[in-house]
Amino acid sequence: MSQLEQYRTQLIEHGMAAGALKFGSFTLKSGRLSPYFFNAGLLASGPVLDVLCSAYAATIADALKAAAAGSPGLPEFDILFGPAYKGIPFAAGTALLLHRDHGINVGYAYDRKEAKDHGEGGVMVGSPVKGKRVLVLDDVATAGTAIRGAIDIVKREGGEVVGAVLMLDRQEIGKEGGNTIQEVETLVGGPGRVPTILQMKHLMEWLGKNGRSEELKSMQEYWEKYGVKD
Ligand code: OMP
Repeated sequence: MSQLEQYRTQLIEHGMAAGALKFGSFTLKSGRLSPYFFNAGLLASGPVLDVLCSAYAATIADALKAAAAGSPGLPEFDILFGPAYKGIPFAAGTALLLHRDHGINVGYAYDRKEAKDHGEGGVMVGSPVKGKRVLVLDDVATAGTAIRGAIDIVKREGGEVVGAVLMLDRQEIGKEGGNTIQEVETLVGGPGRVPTILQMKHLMEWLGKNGRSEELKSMQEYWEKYGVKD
C-alpha cells in the first residue's frame, strides 16, 4: 500500500471515529439529499490533523512531481491559501509538513470573514498573495461553489491561482453540468491542477471492505443520480 493509500484509510477511520464522516440523510449546500456527509471541522485533534495535513502534503508533493515529469499535475507555487475558517489550520499544518517532510518551502495565507478597518486592515492574513502563485487548499467539493469562492478571494487580492487541493472530491456533477473537478481545473489552468486526497469511490471501497452493505447501497443510488462517470 502506498503512503497516500495508508493516509486515505486512516483519514476515513479517524473521520468515522471523530463523527466527522457520517452516513444517514443530509441536505447539502447545493440542495442535494446525500446519504453521507464529511464535516472536516470535526477533524480537530493532534493525531487526526497529523494524518490530514500529511495527506494534503503528500498529495501536493506527488502532483508537483507529476508536473515536473511532464504529466498533468501542479506547477510550482509560492503560497498555500486556506479559506476561513476550516481551511486555516489545514493550510498552516500542510505548509509546515511540506517543509519538514518534503523540503518544499511555501508561505501560507488565509482570509477573515469580516474585513478589518484598523491595524493591518483588509481581509487577508499571513503571507501576502499579491503577485504570487497561489495554491488554494479546501475541504470538500460537491458542485464546486465553495472552492470557486476561495479562488475568487485570492484573485481579488491580486494572487494568481495555479491550482487547488481538496480533502474530498465527492465526484459529482458541477455547477456547469460537467464534472466539478474538471470545471475547477479549467478555471485554474487545466488538467492535473486540482489533486484530491479522497474521492467518493474510496469511501465506497471502504464501506465494501468493511461489510457495510446498506450504506454502500445508498451511496450507489446517490452516485447514479449525481455522480460523474469517468
Ligand atoms: P459545494 O460548494 O457544492 O462544492 O459544496 C462543498 C461545501 O459544502 C463544503 O465546503 C462544505 O461547506 C459543505 N459540505 C461538506 O462539508 N461536506 C460534505 O460532505 C458535503 C458538503 C456539501 O454541503 O455539499
